[in-house]
Amino acid sequence: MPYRAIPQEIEAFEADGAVLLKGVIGPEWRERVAAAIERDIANPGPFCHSYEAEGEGRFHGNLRVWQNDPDFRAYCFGSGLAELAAQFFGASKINLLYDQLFVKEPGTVNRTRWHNDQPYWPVRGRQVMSFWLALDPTTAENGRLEFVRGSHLWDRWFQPEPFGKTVTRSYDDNPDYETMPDIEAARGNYDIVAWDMEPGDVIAFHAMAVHGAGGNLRSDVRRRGYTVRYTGDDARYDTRPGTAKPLMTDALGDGDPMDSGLYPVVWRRDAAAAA
Ligand SMILES: O=C(O)CCC(=O)C(=O)O
Repeated sequence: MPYRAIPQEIEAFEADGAVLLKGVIGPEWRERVAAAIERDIANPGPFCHSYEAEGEGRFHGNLRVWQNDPDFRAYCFGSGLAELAAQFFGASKINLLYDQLFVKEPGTVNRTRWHNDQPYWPVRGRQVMSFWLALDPTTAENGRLEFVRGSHLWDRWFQPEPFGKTVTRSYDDNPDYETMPDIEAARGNYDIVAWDMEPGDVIAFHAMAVHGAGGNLRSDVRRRGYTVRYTGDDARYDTRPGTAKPLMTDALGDGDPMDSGLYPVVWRRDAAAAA
């Protein structure tokens, strides 16, 4: 049975910008995703955005992997997360925005820098969210996610920067964006929330929520995270400066609804009701 959010979880998402959902993804999906991750590491697609690891480890990042692998695709379309997004938004239609891998092998001490996501993405609207799936037990020692509670309501657009030393991605400056403050140096000034996770747990979070993650300081545990991102009724294509070029498509003009080959509709309330 697909996971259904309870009203308290939806209220926490709306108030805090992020909420932990326990036991969303069962072992069968996890096995399929885990195998697909190994295939992607062995043979990454064109949007791989690995960066130089600071420690002994290795980081593997990649996006739009659903287009390369049938199991990622099946997960994005059929794991129940699209319907869950519709629940969080109260939306009648859900588009897949894209999916992304964040694998920190043991000893990858790089932090994931503090950022919010939507400035990176050619989409405007409030109904934009992500589901980060833990494939490993995830704690403060191996790089759990952290969020600044309520930051999705700040309406502050922070300039995108690459996640690490990399030559694969760069972002144009947007004069309307601001520089991310050094949250790490002043953690006590922020209301930071984080959760330990078990495999199958998911964090649901808003695209404007400021978040980051620790490094993987463990020598014996991987930290495999797989994020899928969806949009709802109010999302419109919007190619502001600073947005990621691999997320652009000639099929859409600014202001268009997202519906396209790159951003397929994956759930409709009327179709679900008729089924
Ligand atoms: O897994 C990480 O380190 C970062 C994840 C993230 O930033 C995201 O899913 O938006």
